[in-house]
Formats: sequence, C-alpha cells, structure tokens
Amino acid sequence: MKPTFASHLDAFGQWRLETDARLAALARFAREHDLLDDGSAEWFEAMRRRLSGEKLMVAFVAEFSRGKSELINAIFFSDKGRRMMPASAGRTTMCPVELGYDAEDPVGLSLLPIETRLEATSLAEYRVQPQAWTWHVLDLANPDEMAKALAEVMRTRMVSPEEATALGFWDAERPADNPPLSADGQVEVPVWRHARINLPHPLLKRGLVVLDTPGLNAIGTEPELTLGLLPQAHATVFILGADTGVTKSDLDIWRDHLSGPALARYVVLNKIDTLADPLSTPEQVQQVITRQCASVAQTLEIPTENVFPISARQALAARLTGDAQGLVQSRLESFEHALSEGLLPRRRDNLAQASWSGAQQFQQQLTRRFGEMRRLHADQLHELRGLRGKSSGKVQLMIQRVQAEAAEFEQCTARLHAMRSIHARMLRSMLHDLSSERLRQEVDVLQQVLGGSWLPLGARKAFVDLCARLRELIEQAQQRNDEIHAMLVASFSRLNAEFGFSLVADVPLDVRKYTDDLNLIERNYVQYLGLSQAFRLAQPGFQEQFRRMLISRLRVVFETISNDIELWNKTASAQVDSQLRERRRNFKRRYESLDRIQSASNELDTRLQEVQAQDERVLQLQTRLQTLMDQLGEMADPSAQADVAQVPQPSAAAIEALSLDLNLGQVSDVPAAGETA
Ligand SMILES: Nc1nc2c(ncn2[C@@H]2O[C@H](COP(=O)(O)OP(=O)(O)OP(=O)(O)O)[C@@H](O)[C@H]2O)c(=O)[nH]1
Ligand SMILES: [Mg+2]
Repeated sequence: MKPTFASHLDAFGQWRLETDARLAALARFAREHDLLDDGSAEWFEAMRRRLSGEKLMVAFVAEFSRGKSELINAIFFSDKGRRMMPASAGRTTMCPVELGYDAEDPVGLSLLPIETRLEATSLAEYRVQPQAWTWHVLDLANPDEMAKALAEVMRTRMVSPEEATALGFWDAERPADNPPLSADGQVEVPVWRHARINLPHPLLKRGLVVLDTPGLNAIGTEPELTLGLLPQAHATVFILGADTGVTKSDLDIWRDHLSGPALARYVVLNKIDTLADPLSTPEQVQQVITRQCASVAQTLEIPTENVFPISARQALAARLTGDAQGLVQSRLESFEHALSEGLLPRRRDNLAQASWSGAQQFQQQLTRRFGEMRRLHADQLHELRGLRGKSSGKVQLMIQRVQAEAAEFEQCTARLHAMRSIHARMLRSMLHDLSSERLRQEVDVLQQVLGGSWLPLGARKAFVDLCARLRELIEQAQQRNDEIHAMLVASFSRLNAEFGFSLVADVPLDVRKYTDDLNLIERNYVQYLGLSQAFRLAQPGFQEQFRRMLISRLRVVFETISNDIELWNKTASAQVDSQLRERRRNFKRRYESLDRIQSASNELDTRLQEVQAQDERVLQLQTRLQTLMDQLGEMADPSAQADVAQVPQPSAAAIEALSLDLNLGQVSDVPAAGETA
C-alpha cells in the first residue's frame, strides 16, 4: 500500500513536472523565433528552477523520546522494510538530522563534528565547506547497512564540565537544566553537531526535506536550529506522548520555539497504543483519547481538531508487515492526510500564481511586439502599393525619403543614450542600498550599540530599531523604483510621440510586500531576546552566531528584492532595444526593396507578396503563443484551478492589441528563426 503523504506528494511532483514542461515549451518557442529578451530568459530560468528544485521542509520537534524518529520512519521510510532512523527508549537522536536529496551531491551521510561549535562559523557557512564534514557512504541496496551507518547520529562522548561549558552543554548558573554528571564527574555530549543525509529516496527526490531534531532541552540546543532551520520550515510537527500528556518541558519547548509564526503547525499525540487497557472497553479507551486531545488543545491554546492522536510504532509495524487493520488503528493516515492537505495545495498555489502571472506578463510583452511588427508591415505595404505604375524617378524619390526618415530616426539614439544613463544611475544607487555590504553595516550598528554585553532588554530594543531601519530601506527602494517608473513613463511617451516608438512602461513593481518577510524574521528573533532567554545571550559564541545567522536570513530577503528590481528594470529596457532593432531592420528592408524595385520592374509584386507572407507569419506566431498559454493555463492558472477544463481567456491588453492590429488590416516582417539583428 502506498503511504498517503507519498501519493499526495507524487501528485504535486507530477504537477510541477508538467507545468515546467509547458513553461519550457513557451520559452523554446520564444527563443526559436528570436523573441526572448535577456530579462524574460532570466525569468523563465528562475521560475523553472523554482518549479523543479524548490524544497519543502517538514520539521519534527519535541522533547526526547516522544517518537519523532519513529514517526518519520512510519511516514517516510516504511518502504525500506525496516526501521531506518534509530528510535529507542531514552535519548536517541543526539544531533539535528536533515534528510533530503540534492542530485549534485554524492549519496551518503555527512556529519559535522561538535567541536566546530568552538568556532564562530555558522552552520550555513559550514554547508559550503565539505572538508569540515565527516563522510559515510550509504549503500542503498542494503537497508541493514544503511541503518547501521545512520546510528552515527546517536553517538556521544564524555567530557569534563569545562569542555561541556565551552561547547554550550553546561551552565553552572542553571543547575536544574544541566544533564546529569557521571560517577567520575563527566558530562555526556553529542559527537556531532549536525547530520545531513543525502538520499535519492522518491519523496526526497520530489524536494521534501525532513528535519529530525534531538529533544530540544533548554541547554545545548543548536542556535542554528532554533533561529535558522525551524523558522524556515514550511511545517512543524510537535509531538507529545499520550502516556505523559503535556509536561512542563513539553510546554517550554512549545512556548519557546513553536509559538512563532511557522507556516503550519501540527500537534501529534503519539503512543495512543499505550492507553489500551484490558480492563476497559474500546469505547472507554476512545473516550480517554478524546479527553486527552481536548486537554492538550486547551493547554496549548489551539483548536482540538488540530491535535492528531496516533501510534507511530503501530503504524510503522503495520506498514512493514502490510497489516491494513493495524494501520487503521494507528490513525496515522488521517494525520498524513491533514499534513498533505495543509501543505501541498498552498505550495502549489504559490508556484501556480508565480508561473502564471509571469507568463501572462511575457505574453503581453510579445503581443505588444507583434502589434509593432504588424504596424511596420502595414506602413511598408502602404508604401509599396503606392508605387504601382510609378516612374523610376518617383521610386528614387521614395528611396531618398526612406534615407531621410532613417537619418531622422537615428537622432533618437542620443535621447535613448541619455535615458539609459539616467536609468542606470538611479538603478545603481538603489541597488547599492540593498546590497549585502549595506546590510552588514546596519547589523554592525546593532553590535556597536550593544558592545560586548547583551542584556536582554537592551538587545531587544537595539534589534527592533535595526528592523525599523531595514523596513525604511525597503520603503526607500519602493519609492525609488516608483521614481524610475515615473521617469520611464515620461521618457517613453516623449519617445513614442517624437520617434514613433510604441513603448509601454509596465505596472510599477511592488517590493513593499517583502516587509512581511522582514516582520517574520523580526518576530522570530525577538523571541530569543526575551528575559527567559537571557542565559542564551551569555553563552560563548552565541552573539556572533546570532549576528551571522541574522545576516544570512536578511540577505535572502534583500537579495530577492534586488533580483525583482533588476528583472523589472531589465524587462523595461529590453523593449527599447527590441523596438530599436525592429525599426532599424525595417528601414533597411524598405530601402532594399525599393532599390530592387528600381532595378527590375517585376520586383514590386514579389516584394508585396513577401511582406504579406511575413505578416502571415506574425499572425501564426500569435496563434501559437495563445495555444502555448492555454496549455500552461490548464496547469497553472489559479483562477482555472477550480474547473480544470476552463480555458484561460487572453488578457484585456492582448485583445485590445489584437483588434488594433486587425483594424490596420495589414502586415509586417518577422525575423526568420535564429536571425539576429
Ligand atoms: N508504545 C509506543 N512506543 C512508541 C511509539 N512511538 C515511538 N515509540 C517508542 O518510543 C521510543 C522513543 O522513540 P524515538 O522515535 O526514538 O523518540 P524521539 O522523539 O526521536 O527521541 P530522541 O531521538 O531521543 O529525541 C522508542 O522506543 C519508540 O519505539 C508509539 O506510538 N507507541
Ligand atoms: Mg529521535
């Protein structure tokens, strides 16, 4: 039997492949007909990378021994015929374990030694330093050997309290939270800081990343996990034991790490099999489970239907032995269903929205370009028809006129040059204020304000101030891009009026929306600057790690903004280039055809036919473009998702442009495939 989550993810993966194929067809069509400018090519590439490569991270979080690893085994690895991730009584998983698949990396297990915590280098920075990791090959054909290798994540060693303090596992000031000392005064610490498993498992190949965590106790938790990985997970699954209910340490974990704004949170009440009681009827046991779920919901302040009672162990055993009855009893499938339903449609909607709106913009751009080509064809036909029965002297005059028009048109180059340099200057200064250098400066201000001592209240205020300054940077970028937009609207309308261009400035770009991402980071980090976390701020290396992680997360937001801005501006200038090219080509063709007509009397009809044929081709391209868009729309148009059979309508702008062309009733010239200016 195919696990529920797996089949949902399969369907989503299939959709991504199919949408990607249709986008690829659209890009290929444009490239083959020399209709793909740099900006659009970049957009297609980035969108296709997102479709094929975007990851979906699900993190499992809980106190130790609640059954995180067992649940991961049951949901994701029951096809391996045995328990893959080590799950046993007592502390088992000692370091965060990330399961995923990256085709560019070799298959295997990489482990980062715990001693790396003595350096300020963050996990994100270690990710790109393969030499820092210890490497184990995983033999896919041999699940027993694989499970043996994965047992590495359990390894620990004994160190002195001093060393444990340096590594962040011991705090003399918080004795209650410290791990027990051994008889000879030693502390048990993990051997590894982080583990990554790169595995071509079908689910992982579909972009799923699973994060298994060690029990998140107060001391020893990897800051990167709580500040970097968990906030970025698309869903977190919080696990409680039905045998223990919500304990104080469960509640601490929930409050400290999960009350933040993760996209989706699921609460699992695991081990319901332990509630079975030979002295009670099944109905009575059921009542106990229902009562437990209600009490968990009340304690965590969430709706009861968000608590899923399951038995991970029973589910794993049932799947390994093909026991359908046992699987039903484990109740795993209703949880898997909720997980898929809550996670996948949203991811799909986001991708669909991005693909469709980008493609529509591209279609509008091409439609405008087709309109421009047809307008030039119409002019040319008009000119040629006017030559019927005219003397060669008249043709000579026409040639002179074309030459004069071309020379006059060339005067636009100085204007274009001026516009371009103003544009480039505005863009440069705007991008400078979004650069990672600028970010680092802002974060350094935080460091300076605080000096070496990070007292919780001071740190919190300085951090909130930093976020306010960064929001200001985003606001500034928005205003500056609006200025560029206004400048382009004005320049385009002058160029259109004076030189017969048909330039249109696209809708203004919205970067203000990225303030939401910044707010999310702020809310998340502020949690770690509260009074209850004061001891963490004092831990060795924490501040430096905090700073580095903060910069790396902020950088993602600011890079996205810069990329959006660059792409928008590139697209705006690309149409100037393509129209300039089109117009020059058109002058050249007019000149050449007049020249030929002058030398041979039968040339006129041939030329008329040629131009008409070129215009026919533009019409064909237009039809082909619409067909490709219809095909993409079947997959990606969010408004058509409810009814897949519904065919997307061409946009209003496209219809307008089309009817404008039809009114002109004539023709144009399209470059042949591969032809460039
Ligand atoms: N009875 C019962 N035992 C379970 C269930 N799920 C897990 N267990 C057992 O509970 C123990 C702990 O499970 P793990 O999966 O190792 O727990 P964990 O949350 O990963 O714990 P750490 O790795 O130490 O953080 C193991 O012996 C599991 O077999 C369940 O549904 N019922
Ligand atoms: Mg575990």
